[in-house]
Amino acid sequence: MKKILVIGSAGQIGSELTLALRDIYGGENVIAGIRKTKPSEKLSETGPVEVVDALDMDNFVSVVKKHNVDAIINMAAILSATGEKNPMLAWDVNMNGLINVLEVAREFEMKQVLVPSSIAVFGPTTPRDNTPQETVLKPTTIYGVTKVAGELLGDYYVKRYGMDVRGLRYPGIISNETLPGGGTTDYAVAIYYEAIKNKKYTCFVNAETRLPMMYMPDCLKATIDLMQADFSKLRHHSDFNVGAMSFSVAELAESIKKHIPEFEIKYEPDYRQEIADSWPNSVDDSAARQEWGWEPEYDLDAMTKDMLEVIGDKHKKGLI
Ligand code: AKB
Repeated sequence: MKKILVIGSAGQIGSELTLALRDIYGGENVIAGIRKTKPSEKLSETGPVEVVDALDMDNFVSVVKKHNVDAIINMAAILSATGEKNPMLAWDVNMNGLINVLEVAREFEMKQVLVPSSIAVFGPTTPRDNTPQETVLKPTTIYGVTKVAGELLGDYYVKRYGMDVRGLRYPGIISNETLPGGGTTDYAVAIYYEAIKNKKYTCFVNAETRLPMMYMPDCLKATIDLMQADFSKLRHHSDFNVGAMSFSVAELAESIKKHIPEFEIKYEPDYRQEIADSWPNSVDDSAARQEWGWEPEYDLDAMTKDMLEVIGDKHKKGLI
């Protein structure tokens, strides 16, 4: 792989993944694709940045040609909560964007495409605990519908065109560099910022809500490990379950209270409760472990310690 284009480089995962890939492959070999958001200094100082809209083929193809791109990571997506507010937008960005990525990759004979999926592929009729790799995929959000279709499309391009397409079902991702936007699992990030800034948080899902989650260092590791895995050893391609930890909001609040005893949490569930209730408590990721050696590092308390240190430091410096 020589030239990787990361579409959605200003987003929660894209921003950190682009920098991690630049450390491995060299800054000039990883092109940050952004849309409207101004790139961070870190992003613009460490390698090329291009405005890329996967829905605008002329623009997309011109960037691919300009940089001789031979691998694409498509991190651009409308997430679950925003998707329910605007289903057509979610369909357009998540499906039309994806098919354009796959078609451009096919036309330019790219070496690899990474198309992220999500625990949102599951729905209320899926087994909730230790959700199997192969199971019922009947999501009730438009985001989930696009992610199921995305997995199927990815696998179709592998079978039909012999392309190298890979993807993981990300759980809720918790990080301290770029805020997530429009997801149901965003509470698990916001709670840390509010704990540091105001010592209290009002959560939009109830105390018992339990979801699979992952800290950003593990998310980067999972993504890069899958990208670097030997393709011939993969039995699955676009749909790997990846687990790391699973906790309720009450357990998350307790973990924070170990460091900030005066922290208070209130619950005011809104429409996102139903979305969270339709997703698994935990996932079985044995296929990822067997096929490419997936192993997470962070548990809840290790993540909380790190999150509070980093965000606390930013707060002291007046950055948040
Ligand atoms: C969301 O909450 O929509 C995302 C996801 C789990 O894919 N974070």
